[in-house]
Amino acid sequence: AQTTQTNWGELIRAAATNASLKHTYWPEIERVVAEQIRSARMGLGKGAWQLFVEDGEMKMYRREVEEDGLVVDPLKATHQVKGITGRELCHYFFYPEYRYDWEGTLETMNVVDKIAEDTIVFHQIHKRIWPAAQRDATFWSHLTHVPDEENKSEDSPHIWATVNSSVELPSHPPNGGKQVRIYLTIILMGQTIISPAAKGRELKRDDITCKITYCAVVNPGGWAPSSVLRAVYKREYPKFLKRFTAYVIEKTKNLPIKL
Ligand code: 16C
Repeated sequence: AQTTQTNWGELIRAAATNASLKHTYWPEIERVVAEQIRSARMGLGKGAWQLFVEDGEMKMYRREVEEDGLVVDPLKATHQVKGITGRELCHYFFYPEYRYDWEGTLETMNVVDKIAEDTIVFHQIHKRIWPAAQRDATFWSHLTHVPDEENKSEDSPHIWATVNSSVELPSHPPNGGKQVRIYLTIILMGQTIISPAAKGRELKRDDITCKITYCAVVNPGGWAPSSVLRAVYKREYPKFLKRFTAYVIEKTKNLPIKL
């Protein structure tokens, strides 16, 4: 019940840089990010989610949805990883300098506009899957953090999130090249849980667990066989979440903990 009362917009604004707040995209960023955080935190309560991947702590659920004959199945995934924080998780997901290290579907990535330290606009071309046409995407990405409603004490770490959402760019019109434009709305969210045993002493990586929620809706933009689409995401989403979290663990293991 608390979640419905929370003014996410206000919390997101409080975390944002001035450059982001002043940008023409801001009202849309605030609306989409608030909506994504709200639905990521809602758990599996609403909608008929079916479990389609279970691998240790990682669980992936989908809803089968088609729009104009195209598969747009929403995905909701949860995972738990020891040794990293929500802030570290979202840092490596957001900043472009790491993307080629972990993004297995990428052909090219370009930063179209660095609006601010917490908002970047991207153009990405993804690998082609036979027999479908190659896809590309243009989207803004916003990095934010909000207080953790479940752990209200003053020094409890914030929940961090990166939201990616498609945007039209006059410089990169859809279907202008040989790719078909895909449309995406994605959130990666991380909540840091600190073991009570760590109280009163220096925090070690063993004391922290990151509870991860990843939600994605990808519209393929143009024709692709349903069976191919479902087979591709069934393989690619788990591959991504496993590979990406392993990458963040590896990158941070000898660094000071960033809460
Ligand atoms: O969230 C993820 N990555 C972010 C940073 O890149 C960002 C991008 C999301 C784009 C995801 C769609 C890419 C689909 C392109 C085609 C796949 C090629 C596979 C090649 C394999 C060698 O938010 C992590 C994304 C994790 C992967 C998601 C895969 C979802 C597939 C959905 C179907 C897309 C249509 C494909 C048309 C044939």
